[in-house]
Amino acid sequence: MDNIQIAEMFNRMARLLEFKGENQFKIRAYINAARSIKGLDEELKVLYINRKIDSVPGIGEALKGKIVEMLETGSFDTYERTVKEVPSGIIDIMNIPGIGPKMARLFYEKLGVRSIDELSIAAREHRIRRLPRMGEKQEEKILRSIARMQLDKDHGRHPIALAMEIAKEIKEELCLEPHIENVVIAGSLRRKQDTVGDIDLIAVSDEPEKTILSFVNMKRVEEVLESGKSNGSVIYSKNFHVDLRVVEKTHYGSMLQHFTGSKEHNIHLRKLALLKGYSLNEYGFTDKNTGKLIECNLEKDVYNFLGLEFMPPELREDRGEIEASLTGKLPRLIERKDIKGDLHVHSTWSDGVNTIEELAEAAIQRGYEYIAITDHSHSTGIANGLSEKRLLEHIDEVERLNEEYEDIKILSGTECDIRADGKLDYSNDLLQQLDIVIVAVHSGVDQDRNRMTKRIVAALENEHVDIIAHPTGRKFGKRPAYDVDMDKIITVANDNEKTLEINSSPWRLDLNDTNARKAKDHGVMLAINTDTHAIDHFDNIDFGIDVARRAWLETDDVLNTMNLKQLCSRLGISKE
Ligand code: DGT
Ligand code: CA
Ligand code: CA
Repeated sequence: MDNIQIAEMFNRMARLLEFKGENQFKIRAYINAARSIKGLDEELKVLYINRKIDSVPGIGEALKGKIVEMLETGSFDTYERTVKEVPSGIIDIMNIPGIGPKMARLFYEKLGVRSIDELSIAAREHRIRRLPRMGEKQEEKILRSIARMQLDKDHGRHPIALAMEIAKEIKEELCLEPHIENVVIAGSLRRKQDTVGDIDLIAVSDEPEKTILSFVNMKRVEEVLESGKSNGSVIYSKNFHVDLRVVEKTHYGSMLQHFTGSKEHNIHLRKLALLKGYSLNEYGFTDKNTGKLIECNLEKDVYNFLGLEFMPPELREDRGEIEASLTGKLPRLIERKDIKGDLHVHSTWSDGVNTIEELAEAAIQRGYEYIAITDHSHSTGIANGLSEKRLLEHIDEVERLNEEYEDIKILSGTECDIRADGKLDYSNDLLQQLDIVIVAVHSGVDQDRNRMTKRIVAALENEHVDIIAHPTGRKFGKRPAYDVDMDKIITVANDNEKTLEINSSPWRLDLNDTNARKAKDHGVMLAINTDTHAIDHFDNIDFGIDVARRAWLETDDVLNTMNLKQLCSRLGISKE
Protein backbone atom coordinates (compact mmCIF):
# COMPACT_ATOMS: atom_id res chain seq x y z
CA MET A 1 0.00 0.00 0.00
CA ASP A 2 1.23 3.49 -0.71
CA ASN A 3 0.76 6.55 1.49
CA ILE A 4 -2.33 7.76 -0.38
CA GLN A 5 -4.06 4.41 0.07
CA ILE A 6 -3.20 4.30 3.78
CA ALA A 7 -4.46 7.84 4.30
CA GLU A 8 -7.66 7.02 2.41
CA MET A 9 -8.26 4.03 4.64
CA PHE A 10 -7.93 6.22 7.75
CA ASN A 11 -10.37 8.71 6.24
CA ARG A 12 -12.82 5.91 5.54
CA MET A 13 -12.45 4.73 9.12
CA ALA A 14 -13.20 8.26 10.35
CA ARG A 15 -16.37 8.37 8.25
CA LEU A 16 -17.49 4.99 9.57
CA LEU A 17 -16.99 6.12 13.15
CA GLU A 18 -18.85 9.32 12.47
CA PHE A 19 -21.72 7.36 10.98
CA LYS A 20 -21.82 5.30 14.15
CA GLY A 21 -21.84 8.48 16.22
CA GLU A 22 -18.59 7.68 18.03
CA ASN A 23 -16.37 9.91 20.11
CA GLN A 24 -15.17 13.04 18.24
CA PHE A 25 -11.58 12.75 19.56
CA LYS A 26 -11.21 9.32 18.07
CA ILE A 27 -12.56 10.53 14.74
CA ARG A 28 -10.23 13.55 14.67
CA ALA A 29 -7.23 11.33 15.41
CA TYR A 30 -7.85 9.36 12.19
CA ILE A 31 -8.47 12.49 10.10
CA ASN A 32 -5.32 14.19 11.43
CA ALA A 33 -3.23 11.08 10.87
CA ALA A 34 -4.51 10.87 7.28
CA ARG A 35 -3.51 14.48 6.72
CA SER A 36 -0.01 13.95 8.17
CA ILE A 37 0.49 10.87 5.99
CA LYS A 38 -0.48 12.72 2.83
CA GLY A 39 2.14 15.35 3.70
CA LEU A 40 4.99 12.86 4.17
CA ASP A 41 7.91 12.94 1.74
CA GLU A 42 8.85 9.34 2.26
CA GLU A 43 6.75 6.28 1.59
CA LEU A 44 5.65 4.52 4.78
CA LYS A 45 6.40 1.26 3.02
CA VAL A 46 10.07 2.23 2.82
CA LEU A 47 10.17 3.50 6.40
CA TYR A 48 8.65 0.21 7.50
CA ILE A 49 11.27 -1.86 5.71
CA ASN A 50 13.96 0.26 7.38
CA ARG A 51 12.20 -0.10 10.75
CA LYS A 52 11.65 3.66 11.01
CA ILE A 53 7.88 3.90 11.39
CA ASP A 54 8.42 5.12 14.97
CA SER A 55 10.07 8.27 13.69
CA VAL A 56 6.98 9.49 11.79
CA PRO A 57 5.74 12.69 13.50
CA GLY A 58 2.16 13.56 14.37
CA ILE A 59 0.81 10.02 14.66
CA GLY A 60 0.12 8.21 17.93
CA GLU A 61 1.39 4.77 18.88
CA ALA A 62 -1.93 3.02 18.31
CA LEU A 63 -2.33 4.39 14.79
CA LYS A 64 1.28 3.49 13.96
CA GLY A 65 0.42 -0.06 14.86
CA LYS A 66 -2.48 0.11 12.41
CA ILE A 67 -0.18 1.42 9.68
CA VAL A 68 2.09 -1.59 10.16
CA GLU A 69 -0.96 -3.85 10.04
CA MET A 70 -2.04 -2.27 6.75
CA LEU A 71 1.41 -2.63 5.23
CA GLU A 72 1.47 -6.28 6.19
CA THR A 73 -2.12 -7.27 5.41
CA GLY A 74 -3.70 -4.54 3.29
CA SER A 75 -6.15 -3.63 6.06
CA PHE A 76 -6.41 -3.39 9.84
CA ASP A 77 -8.44 -5.36 12.28
CA THR A 78 -10.53 -2.57 13.88
CA TYR A 79 -11.42 -1.29 10.41
CA GLU A 80 -12.57 -4.73 9.32
CA ARG A 81 -14.65 -5.05 12.46
CA THR A 82 -16.18 -1.59 12.13
CA VAL A 83 -16.98 -2.11 8.47
CA LYS A 84 -18.93 -5.23 9.39
CA GLU A 85 -21.11 -3.23 11.78
CA VAL A 86 -22.21 -0.79 9.08
CA PRO A 87 -24.40 -2.00 6.18
CA SER A 88 -22.09 -2.13 3.15
CA GLY A 89 -24.24 0.17 1.01
CA ILE A 90 -23.92 2.95 3.60
CA ILE A 91 -20.29 3.41 2.65
CA ASP A 92 -21.33 4.00 -0.97
CA ILE A 93 -23.89 6.53 0.22
CA MET A 94 -21.26 8.43 2.19
CA ASN A 95 -19.18 8.62 -0.99
CA ILE A 96 -21.88 10.56 -2.84
CA PRO A 97 -20.67 14.14 -3.12
CA GLY A 98 -22.62 16.34 -0.72
CA ILE A 99 -23.64 13.49 1.57
CA GLY A 100 -21.56 12.94 4.67
CA PRO A 101 -21.84 10.44 7.50
CA LYS A 102 -24.41 12.55 9.36
CA MET A 103 -26.84 12.66 6.46
CA ALA A 104 -26.29 8.98 5.72
CA ARG A 105 -27.21 8.24 9.31
CA LEU A 106 -30.33 10.37 9.11
CA PHE A 107 -31.50 8.46 6.00
CA TYR A 108 -30.68 5.16 7.64
CA GLU A 109 -32.37 5.89 10.95
CA LYS A 110 -35.46 7.67 9.66
CA LEU A 111 -36.05 5.84 6.36
CA GLY A 112 -34.12 2.58 6.73
CA VAL A 113 -32.04 3.48 3.66
CA ARG A 114 -29.09 1.07 3.35
CA SER A 115 -27.88 1.48 -0.24
CA ILE A 116 -27.67 3.96 -3.10
CA ASP A 117 -30.55 2.14 -4.79
CA GLU A 118 -32.75 2.58 -1.75
CA LEU A 119 -31.72 6.21 -1.42
CA SER A 120 -32.65 6.85 -5.01
CA ILE A 121 -36.05 5.23 -4.50
CA ALA A 122 -36.66 7.26 -1.34
CA ALA A 123 -35.80 10.48 -3.19
CA ARG A 124 -38.08 9.63 -6.10
CA GLU A 125 -40.89 8.82 -3.70
CA HIS A 126 -40.34 12.24 -2.08
CA ARG A 127 -39.57 10.78 1.31
CA ILE A 128 -36.32 12.75 1.67
CA ARG A 129 -37.93 16.21 1.55
CA ARG A 130 -40.04 15.43 4.57
CA LEU A 131 -37.01 14.88 6.82
CA PRO A 132 -35.75 17.61 9.16
CA ARG A 133 -33.48 20.19 7.43
CA MET A 134 -34.21 18.63 4.02
CA GLY A 135 -36.40 19.89 1.20
CA GLU A 136 -37.29 19.59 -2.44
CA LYS A 137 -33.97 21.14 -3.54
CA GLN A 138 -31.85 18.70 -1.51
CA GLU A 139 -33.86 15.82 -2.86
CA GLU A 140 -33.25 16.83 -6.46
CA LYS A 141 -29.58 17.45 -5.76
CA ILE A 142 -29.20 13.93 -4.37
CA LEU A 143 -30.78 12.41 -7.47
CA ARG A 144 -28.48 14.44 -9.72
CA SER A 145 -25.39 13.40 -7.74
CA ILE A 146 -26.36 9.74 -7.96
CA ALA A 147 -26.88 9.97 -11.74
CA ARG A 148 -23.52 11.72 -12.19
CA MET A 149 -21.75 9.13 -10.03
CA GLN A 150 -23.12 6.35 -12.19
CA LEU A 151 -21.75 7.93 -15.36
CA ASP A 152 -18.38 8.68 -13.70
CA LYS A 153 -18.16 5.07 -12.65
CA ASP A 154 -18.35 3.91 -16.26
CA HIS A 155 -16.23 6.79 -17.46
CA GLY A 156 -12.70 5.81 -18.34
CA ARG A 157 -13.49 2.11 -18.24
CA HIS A 158 -13.33 0.06 -21.41
CA PRO A 159 -15.58 -2.80 -22.55
CA ILE A 160 -13.82 -6.15 -22.22
CA ALA A 161 -13.99 -6.87 -25.98
CA LEU A 162 -11.92 -3.81 -26.89
CA ALA A 163 -9.44 -4.36 -24.06
CA MET A 164 -8.97 -7.99 -25.07
CA GLU A 165 -8.14 -6.98 -28.65
CA ILE A 166 -5.54 -4.47 -27.47
CA ALA A 167 -4.02 -6.94 -24.99
CA LYS A 168 -3.66 -9.57 -27.72
CA GLU A 169 -2.09 -7.06 -30.10
CA ILE A 170 0.50 -6.08 -27.46
CA LYS A 171 1.20 -9.70 -26.59
CA GLU A 172 1.87 -10.49 -30.26
CA GLU A 173 4.21 -7.54 -30.70
CA LEU A 174 6.21 -8.24 -27.53
CA CYS A 175 6.46 -11.98 -28.08
CA LEU A 176 8.44 -11.29 -31.27
CA GLU A 177 11.32 -10.04 -29.09
CA PRO A 178 13.94 -12.75 -28.50
CA HIS A 179 14.44 -11.71 -24.85
CA ILE A 180 10.73 -12.10 -23.98
CA GLU A 181 9.59 -15.63 -23.33
CA ASN A 182 5.90 -14.96 -22.85
CA VAL A 183 3.34 -12.26 -22.08
CA VAL A 184 0.25 -13.11 -20.04
CA ILE A 185 -2.86 -11.13 -19.19
CA ALA A 186 -3.60 -10.39 -15.51
CA GLY A 187 -5.87 -7.97 -13.59
CA SER A 188 -9.57 -7.48 -14.21
CA LEU A 189 -9.13 -8.50 -17.84
CA ARG A 190 -8.03 -11.98 -16.78
CA ARG A 191 -10.94 -12.11 -14.35
CA LYS A 192 -13.12 -11.24 -17.40
CA GLN A 193 -14.82 -8.30 -15.79
CA ASP A 194 -17.28 -6.71 -18.27
CA THR A 195 -15.33 -3.45 -18.24
CA VAL A 196 -11.71 -2.83 -17.25
CA GLY A 197 -10.00 0.23 -15.84
CA ASP A 198 -6.63 -0.65 -17.32
CA ILE A 199 -4.81 -3.60 -18.85
CA ASP A 200 -2.34 -5.50 -16.65
CA LEU A 201 0.28 -7.69 -18.28
CA ILE A 202 3.09 -9.88 -17.03
CA ALA A 203 6.13 -10.59 -19.17
CA VAL A 204 8.32 -13.60 -18.44
CA SER A 205 11.95 -12.75 -19.13
CA ASP A 206 15.47 -12.99 -17.71
CA GLU A 207 16.19 -9.50 -19.01
CA PRO A 208 13.77 -7.15 -17.28
CA GLU A 209 15.34 -3.85 -18.33
CA LYS A 210 15.46 -4.79 -21.98
CA THR A 211 11.87 -5.99 -21.73
CA ILE A 212 10.66 -2.69 -20.30
CA LEU A 213 12.47 -0.88 -23.11
CA SER A 214 10.63 -3.00 -25.67
CA PHE A 215 7.37 -2.25 -23.87
CA VAL A 216 7.69 1.52 -23.72
CA ASN A 217 8.88 1.62 -27.34
CA MET A 218 5.96 -0.33 -28.84
CA LYS A 219 4.54 1.11 -32.07
CA ARG A 220 1.31 2.43 -30.66
CA VAL A 221 2.50 3.81 -27.31
CA GLU A 222 1.35 7.42 -26.98
CA GLU A 223 2.83 8.35 -23.62
CA VAL A 224 5.20 6.70 -21.18
CA LEU A 225 4.03 7.09 -17.58
CA GLU A 226 6.60 4.93 -15.88
CA SER A 227 9.68 3.08 -17.03
CA GLY A 228 11.25 1.25 -14.10
CA LYS A 229 13.69 -1.63 -13.75
CA SER A 230 11.04 -4.32 -13.97
CA ASN A 231 7.78 -2.45 -14.36
CA GLY A 232 6.38 -0.05 -16.90
CA SER A 233 3.21 1.88 -17.47
CA VAL A 234 2.06 3.52 -20.69
CA ILE A 235 -0.87 5.15 -22.42
CA TYR A 236 -1.44 3.03 -25.49
CA SER A 237 -3.55 4.01 -28.47
CA LYS A 238 -7.30 4.57 -27.93
CA ASN A 239 -6.55 5.89 -24.47
CA PHE A 240 -5.76 2.50 -22.94
CA HIS A 241 -3.62 2.56 -19.81
CA VAL A 242 -1.38 -0.52 -19.79
CA ASP A 243 0.76 -1.79 -16.88
CA LEU A 244 3.51 -4.34 -17.34
CA ARG A 245 5.51 -6.27 -14.74
CA VAL A 246 8.48 -8.39 -15.69
CA VAL A 247 8.98 -11.59 -13.77
CA GLU A 248 11.49 -14.41 -13.62
CA LYS A 249 10.20 -17.94 -13.70
CA THR A 250 10.95 -18.71 -10.04
CA HIS A 251 8.10 -16.60 -8.69
CA TYR A 252 5.91 -16.44 -11.80
CA GLY A 253 3.01 -18.12 -9.94
CA SER A 254 3.12 -15.66 -7.06
CA MET A 255 3.26 -12.68 -9.40
CA LEU A 256 0.44 -13.91 -11.64
CA GLN A 257 -1.74 -14.64 -8.63
CA HIS A 258 -1.09 -11.23 -7.10
CA PHE A 259 -1.49 -9.23 -10.27
CA THR A 260 -4.69 -11.04 -11.23
CA GLY A 261 -6.43 -9.89 -8.06
CA SER A 262 -8.97 -8.88 -7.25
CA LYS A 263 -7.65 -6.72 -4.49
CA GLU A 264 -10.41 -7.95 -2.16
CA HIS A 265 -9.59 -11.57 -2.97
CA ASN A 266 -5.90 -10.93 -2.31
CA ILE A 267 -6.58 -9.28 1.02
CA HIS A 268 -8.59 -12.31 2.10
CA LEU A 269 -5.79 -14.68 1.02
CA ARG A 270 -3.25 -12.66 2.97
CA LYS A 271 -5.32 -13.05 6.09
CA LEU A 272 -5.31 -16.81 5.66
CA ALA A 273 -1.55 -16.70 5.16
CA LEU A 274 -1.06 -14.67 8.34
CA LEU A 275 -3.04 -17.22 10.32
CA LYS A 276 -0.50 -19.78 9.16
CA GLY A 277 2.37 -17.50 10.15
CA TYR A 278 3.30 -16.21 6.70
CA SER A 279 3.03 -12.91 4.95
CA LEU A 280 2.06 -13.04 1.28
CA ASN A 281 3.00 -10.74 -1.57
CA GLU A 282 3.84 -10.92 -5.28
CA TYR A 283 7.17 -12.62 -4.53
CA GLY A 284 5.83 -15.44 -2.41
CA PHE A 285 5.20 -16.44 1.21
CA THR A 286 7.57 -15.17 3.90
CA ASP A 287 7.84 -17.13 7.14
CA LYS A 288 7.22 -14.55 9.89
CA ASN A 289 9.63 -16.31 12.27
CA THR A 290 12.55 -17.22 10.07
CA GLY A 291 12.11 -14.64 7.29
CA LYS A 292 12.53 -17.41 4.76
CA LEU A 293 10.87 -16.78 1.38
CA ILE A 294 8.89 -19.52 -0.34
CA GLU A 295 8.45 -18.69 -4.02
CA CYS A 296 5.69 -20.24 -6.11
CA ASN A 297 6.46 -20.80 -9.75
CA LEU A 298 2.95 -22.04 -10.46
CA GLU A 299 -0.17 -20.13 -9.55
CA LYS A 300 -1.86 -23.21 -8.16
CA ASP A 301 0.99 -23.57 -5.65
CA VAL A 302 -0.11 -20.30 -4.00
CA TYR A 303 -3.58 -21.73 -3.42
CA ASN A 304 -2.41 -25.17 -2.43
CA PHE A 305 0.01 -23.71 0.11
CA LEU A 306 -3.01 -22.17 1.85
CA GLY A 307 -4.96 -25.42 1.72
CA LEU A 308 -7.18 -24.15 -1.09
CA GLU A 309 -8.06 -25.60 -4.46
CA PHE A 310 -6.99 -23.64 -7.51
CA MET A 311 -9.80 -21.32 -8.49
CA PRO A 312 -10.61 -19.84 -11.89
CA PRO A 313 -9.81 -16.10 -12.13
CA GLU A 314 -13.48 -15.28 -12.83
CA LEU A 315 -14.34 -16.26 -9.25
CA ARG A 316 -11.70 -14.16 -7.52
CA GLU A 317 -13.80 -11.32 -6.16
CA ASP A 318 -14.07 -12.36 -2.51
CA ARG A 319 -17.71 -13.23 -3.05
CA GLY A 320 -17.54 -16.52 -1.18
CA GLU A 321 -15.07 -18.39 -3.40
CA ILE A 322 -12.45 -18.75 -0.66
CA GLU A 323 -14.96 -20.18 1.81
CA ALA A 324 -16.30 -22.49 -0.92
CA SER A 325 -12.80 -23.68 -1.69
CA LEU A 326 -12.07 -24.40 1.97
CA THR A 327 -15.09 -26.70 2.12
CA GLY A 328 -14.55 -28.23 -1.33
CA LYS A 329 -17.64 -26.54 -2.72
CA LEU A 330 -16.29 -24.53 -5.64
CA PRO A 331 -18.73 -24.53 -8.56
CA ARG A 332 -17.87 -26.45 -11.75
CA LEU A 333 -18.13 -23.47 -14.04
CA ILE A 334 -19.78 -23.68 -17.42
CA GLU A 335 -17.48 -23.85 -20.47
CA ARG A 336 -17.86 -23.13 -24.19
CA LYS A 337 -18.16 -26.85 -25.01
CA ASP A 338 -21.28 -27.11 -22.82
CA ILE A 339 -23.27 -24.77 -25.08
CA LYS A 340 -25.56 -26.74 -27.38
CA GLY A 341 -27.23 -23.94 -29.32
CA ASP A 342 -28.17 -20.28 -29.56
CA LEU A 343 -31.67 -19.10 -28.73
CA HIS A 344 -31.58 -15.47 -29.88
CA VAL A 345 -30.71 -14.96 -33.55
CA HIS A 346 -31.91 -12.46 -36.19
CA SER A 347 -32.15 -13.14 -39.92
CA THR A 348 -32.81 -11.02 -43.02
CA TRP A 349 -36.50 -11.37 -42.21
CA SER A 350 -36.00 -8.48 -39.76
CA ASP A 351 -32.69 -6.62 -39.21
CA GLY A 352 -30.10 -9.41 -39.56
CA VAL A 353 -27.69 -9.55 -42.52
CA ASN A 354 -27.76 -13.34 -43.05
CA THR A 355 -30.49 -15.65 -44.34
CA ILE A 356 -31.88 -18.39 -42.12
CA GLU A 357 -29.95 -20.92 -44.26
CA GLU A 358 -26.65 -19.08 -43.72
CA LEU A 359 -27.30 -18.90 -40.00
CA ALA A 360 -28.17 -22.60 -39.85
CA GLU A 361 -24.96 -23.51 -41.74
CA ALA A 362 -22.87 -21.37 -39.39
CA ALA A 363 -24.50 -22.98 -36.37
CA ILE A 364 -23.78 -26.47 -37.76
CA GLN A 365 -20.14 -25.41 -38.21
CA ARG A 366 -20.06 -24.57 -34.52
CA GLY A 367 -21.43 -27.99 -33.63
CA TYR A 368 -24.76 -26.67 -32.33
CA GLU A 369 -27.82 -28.92 -32.10
CA TYR A 370 -30.31 -26.08 -32.50
CA ILE A 371 -30.80 -22.37 -33.13
CA ALA A 372 -33.86 -20.24 -32.59
CA ILE A 373 -34.62 -17.63 -35.25
CA THR A 374 -36.10 -14.79 -33.23
CA ASP A 375 -36.77 -11.87 -35.54
CA HIS A 376 -38.28 -8.65 -34.22
CA SER A 377 -41.98 -7.92 -33.86
CA HIS A 378 -43.51 -4.86 -35.49
CA SER A 379 -44.55 -2.34 -32.85
CA THR A 380 -41.45 -0.18 -32.63
CA GLY A 381 -41.60 0.36 -36.37
CA ILE A 382 -37.83 -0.08 -36.53
CA ALA A 383 -35.70 -3.13 -37.18
CA ASN A 384 -38.07 -4.22 -39.95
CA GLY A 385 -40.23 -6.12 -37.46
CA LEU A 386 -42.62 -8.78 -38.71
CA SER A 387 -46.35 -8.19 -39.07
CA GLU A 388 -48.66 -11.03 -38.01
CA LYS A 389 -48.92 -12.11 -41.62
CA ARG A 390 -45.15 -12.19 -42.14
CA LEU A 391 -44.66 -14.03 -38.87
CA LEU A 392 -46.98 -16.79 -40.11
CA GLU A 393 -44.92 -16.99 -43.32
CA HIS A 394 -41.77 -17.08 -41.21
CA ILE A 395 -43.11 -20.06 -39.27
CA ASP A 396 -43.84 -21.89 -42.56
CA GLU A 397 -40.37 -21.10 -43.89
CA VAL A 398 -38.71 -22.48 -40.76
CA GLU A 399 -40.82 -25.63 -41.03
CA ARG A 400 -39.78 -26.06 -44.67
CA LEU A 401 -36.08 -25.59 -43.82
CA ASN A 402 -36.27 -28.15 -41.03
CA GLU A 403 -37.16 -30.70 -43.70
CA GLU A 404 -33.90 -29.83 -45.46
CA TYR A 405 -31.53 -29.87 -42.51
CA GLU A 406 -30.71 -33.04 -40.66
CA ASP A 407 -27.83 -31.79 -38.55
CA ILE A 408 -29.64 -28.99 -36.82
CA LYS A 409 -33.09 -28.14 -35.52
CA ILE A 410 -34.28 -24.62 -36.33
CA LEU A 411 -36.76 -23.32 -33.78
CA SER A 412 -39.30 -20.77 -34.91
CA GLY A 413 -39.35 -17.84 -32.55
CA THR A 414 -39.73 -14.15 -32.02
CA GLU A 415 -38.15 -11.34 -30.07
CA CYS A 416 -41.45 -9.76 -29.24
CA ASP A 417 -41.63 -6.19 -27.92
CA ILE A 418 -43.08 -5.57 -24.49
CA ARG A 419 -45.11 -2.42 -25.04
CA ALA A 420 -45.13 0.41 -22.50
CA ASP A 421 -48.25 -0.98 -20.83
CA GLY A 422 -46.84 -4.51 -20.51
CA LYS A 423 -48.87 -5.93 -23.43
CA LEU A 424 -47.06 -7.95 -26.06
CA ASP A 425 -46.91 -7.17 -29.74
CA TYR A 426 -48.53 -10.43 -30.88
CA SER A 427 -51.73 -12.14 -29.78
CA ASN A 428 -51.55 -15.23 -27.59
CA ASP A 429 -52.98 -17.23 -30.50
CA LEU A 430 -49.98 -16.34 -32.59
CA LEU A 431 -47.40 -16.77 -29.80
CA GLN A 432 -48.75 -20.23 -29.18
CA GLN A 433 -47.75 -21.31 -32.68
CA LEU A 434 -44.07 -20.51 -32.05
CA ASP A 435 -41.49 -22.88 -30.58
CA ILE A 436 -39.93 -20.17 -28.47
CA VAL A 437 -40.94 -16.69 -27.37
CA ILE A 438 -38.37 -14.12 -26.30
CA VAL A 439 -39.69 -10.81 -25.04
CA ALA A 440 -37.83 -7.54 -24.58
CA VAL A 441 -38.18 -3.84 -23.87
CA HIS A 442 -37.00 -1.62 -26.73
CA SER A 443 -38.95 1.59 -26.25
CA GLY A 444 -40.11 3.81 -23.42
CA VAL A 445 -36.95 3.03 -21.46
CA ASP A 446 -37.33 6.13 -19.26
CA GLN A 447 -40.31 4.80 -17.37
CA ASP A 448 -40.08 5.00 -13.60
CA ARG A 449 -39.10 1.98 -11.57
CA ASN A 450 -42.60 1.04 -10.62
CA ARG A 451 -44.03 1.10 -14.15
CA MET A 452 -41.00 -0.60 -15.70
CA THR A 453 -41.14 -3.39 -13.13
CA LYS A 454 -44.88 -3.87 -13.65
CA ARG A 455 -44.37 -3.88 -17.41
CA ILE A 456 -41.79 -6.68 -17.31
CA VAL A 457 -43.69 -8.63 -14.66
CA ALA A 458 -46.78 -8.57 -16.88
CA ALA A 459 -44.76 -10.08 -19.73
CA LEU A 460 -43.30 -12.73 -17.43
CA GLU A 461 -46.78 -13.74 -16.39
CA ASN A 462 -47.82 -14.53 -19.96
CA GLU A 463 -47.89 -18.31 -20.26
CA HIS A 464 -46.40 -18.31 -23.78
CA VAL A 465 -43.28 -16.35 -22.87
CA ASP A 466 -40.06 -18.33 -22.41
CA ILE A 467 -37.19 -15.87 -22.09
CA ILE A 468 -36.71 -12.22 -21.29
CA ALA A 469 -33.89 -10.75 -23.36
CA HIS A 470 -31.31 -8.22 -22.05
CA PRO A 471 -33.43 -7.66 -18.92
CA THR A 472 -31.94 -4.33 -17.77
CA GLY A 473 -31.39 -2.70 -21.15
CA ARG A 474 -27.97 -1.23 -20.40
CA LYS A 475 -25.63 -0.33 -23.25
CA PHE A 476 -22.06 0.66 -22.50
CA GLY A 477 -21.34 4.29 -23.21
CA LYS A 478 -24.97 4.88 -24.22
CA ARG A 479 -27.35 4.34 -21.37
CA PRO A 480 -27.34 2.81 -17.91
CA ALA A 481 -29.66 -0.03 -16.90
CA TYR A 482 -33.33 0.86 -16.63
CA ASP A 483 -34.57 1.56 -13.19
CA VAL A 484 -36.16 -1.79 -12.43
CA ASP A 485 -36.72 -3.94 -9.34
CA MET A 486 -34.51 -6.89 -10.24
CA ASP A 487 -35.38 -8.82 -7.07
CA LYS A 488 -39.02 -8.71 -8.07
CA ILE A 489 -38.25 -9.76 -11.67
CA ILE A 490 -36.24 -12.70 -10.38
CA THR A 491 -39.00 -13.78 -8.00
CA VAL A 492 -41.66 -13.61 -10.71
CA ALA A 493 -39.40 -15.39 -13.20
CA ASN A 494 -38.94 -18.15 -10.66
CA ASP A 495 -42.65 -18.45 -9.87
CA ASN A 496 -43.46 -18.73 -13.59
CA GLU A 497 -40.47 -20.87 -14.60
CA LYS A 498 -39.16 -18.28 -17.02
CA THR A 499 -35.60 -17.93 -18.22
CA LEU A 500 -33.54 -14.74 -17.98
CA GLU A 501 -31.02 -13.97 -20.70
CA ILE A 502 -27.35 -13.21 -20.46
CA ASN A 503 -27.00 -11.26 -23.69
CA SER A 504 -23.46 -11.82 -24.98
CA SER A 505 -23.18 -8.70 -27.11
CA PRO A 506 -20.07 -6.99 -25.68
CA TRP A 507 -22.02 -3.69 -25.62
CA ARG A 508 -24.74 -5.19 -23.48
CA LEU A 509 -23.55 -8.11 -21.29
CA ASP A 510 -26.95 -8.05 -19.68
CA LEU A 511 -27.75 -9.57 -17.18
CA ASN A 512 -24.42 -8.74 -15.59
CA ASP A 513 -22.50 -11.06 -13.25
CA THR A 514 -24.11 -10.02 -9.97
CA ASN A 515 -27.69 -10.11 -11.26
CA ALA A 516 -27.11 -13.46 -12.97
CA ARG A 517 -25.69 -14.85 -9.74
CA LYS A 518 -28.71 -13.59 -7.85
CA ALA A 519 -31.00 -15.27 -10.40
CA LYS A 520 -29.13 -18.55 -10.01
CA ASP A 521 -29.32 -18.34 -6.23
CA HIS A 522 -33.10 -18.00 -6.53
CA GLY A 523 -33.36 -21.04 -8.77
CA VAL A 524 -33.94 -19.13 -12.02
CA MET A 525 -32.47 -20.53 -15.25
CA LEU A 526 -30.38 -18.40 -17.58
CA ALA A 527 -29.86 -18.58 -21.33
CA ILE A 528 -26.55 -17.40 -22.79
CA ASN A 529 -27.52 -15.91 -26.15
CA THR A 530 -25.64 -13.88 -28.73
CA ASP A 531 -28.46 -11.79 -30.27
CA THR A 532 -26.65 -12.49 -33.54
CA HIS A 533 -27.38 -10.09 -36.40
CA ALA A 534 -24.51 -11.43 -38.60
CA ILE A 535 -22.82 -14.83 -38.42
CA ASP A 536 -19.61 -13.36 -36.92
CA HIS A 537 -21.63 -12.47 -33.83
CA PHE A 538 -21.92 -16.14 -32.90
CA ASP A 539 -18.36 -15.75 -31.55
CA ASN A 540 -19.60 -13.30 -28.92
CA ILE A 541 -20.84 -16.32 -26.98
CA ASP A 542 -17.45 -16.27 -25.20
CA PHE A 543 -18.25 -12.92 -23.59
CA GLY A 544 -21.57 -14.26 -22.36
CA ILE A 545 -19.83 -17.32 -20.96
CA ASP A 546 -17.38 -15.03 -19.14
CA VAL A 547 -20.30 -13.30 -17.42
CA ALA A 548 -21.89 -16.66 -16.61
CA ARG A 549 -18.66 -17.92 -15.05
CA ARG A 550 -18.34 -14.76 -12.97
CA ALA A 551 -21.91 -15.49 -11.84
CA TRP A 552 -20.86 -19.00 -10.68
CA LEU A 553 -23.10 -20.68 -13.27
CA GLU A 554 -22.82 -24.41 -13.87
CA THR A 555 -24.31 -26.37 -16.78
CA ASP A 556 -27.53 -27.07 -14.89
CA ASP A 557 -28.19 -23.35 -14.53
CA VAL A 558 -28.11 -22.66 -18.26
CA LEU A 559 -30.99 -23.46 -20.61
CA ASN A 560 -28.93 -23.79 -23.79
CA THR A 561 -26.65 -26.46 -22.33
CA MET A 562 -29.62 -28.83 -22.68
CA ASN A 563 -29.64 -31.22 -25.60
CA LEU A 564 -32.43 -30.86 -28.12
CA LYS A 565 -34.66 -33.40 -26.46
CA GLN A 566 -34.39 -31.83 -23.01
CA LEU A 567 -34.89 -28.38 -24.47
CA CYS A 568 -38.05 -29.38 -26.34
CA SER A 569 -39.44 -30.94 -23.23
CA ARG A 570 -38.70 -27.82 -21.15
CA LEU A 571 -40.20 -25.49 -23.79
CA GLY A 572 -43.16 -27.76 -24.39
CA ILE A 573 -42.33 -28.29 -28.06
CA SER A 574 -43.97 -31.49 -29.21
CA LYS A 575 -42.91 -31.67 -32.86
CA GLU A 576 -39.29 -32.72 -33.22
P1 DGT B 1 -9.40 -2.40 -12.95
O1 DGT B 1 -8.09 -2.14 -13.57
O2 DGT B 1 -9.97 -1.25 -12.21
O3 DGT B 1 -10.39 -2.94 -13.93
O4 DGT B 1 -9.22 -3.57 -11.84
P2 DGT B 1 -7.94 -4.46 -11.50
O5 DGT B 1 -8.39 -5.54 -10.59
O6 DGT B 1 -7.24 -4.88 -12.74
O7 DGT B 1 -7.04 -3.49 -10.63
P3 DGT B 1 -5.59 -2.86 -10.82
O8 DGT B 1 -5.24 -2.70 -12.25
O9 DGT B 1 -5.59 -1.63 -9.98
O10 DGT B 1 -4.62 -3.89 -10.11
C1 DGT B 1 -4.33 -5.16 -10.66
C2 DGT B 1 -4.22 -6.17 -9.56
O11 DGT B 1 -3.12 -5.90 -8.69
C3 DGT B 1 -5.43 -6.20 -8.63
O12 DGT B 1 -6.49 -6.92 -9.17
C4 DGT B 1 -4.82 -6.82 -7.40
C5 DGT B 1 -3.44 -6.25 -7.35
N1 DGT B 1 -3.45 -5.05 -6.48
C6 DGT B 1 -3.41 -3.77 -6.88
N2 DGT B 1 -3.43 -2.93 -5.83
C7 DGT B 1 -3.53 -3.69 -4.73
C8 DGT B 1 -3.59 -3.40 -3.32
O13 DGT B 1 -3.59 -2.27 -2.87
N3 DGT B 1 -3.68 -4.48 -2.48
C9 DGT B 1 -3.69 -5.76 -2.95
N4 DGT B 1 -3.79 -6.76 -2.08
N5 DGT B 1 -3.62 -6.05 -4.25
C10 DGT B 1 -3.54 -5.04 -5.14
CA1 CA C 1 -6.40 -3.46 -14.28
CA1 CA D 1 -3.23 -1.73 -13.22
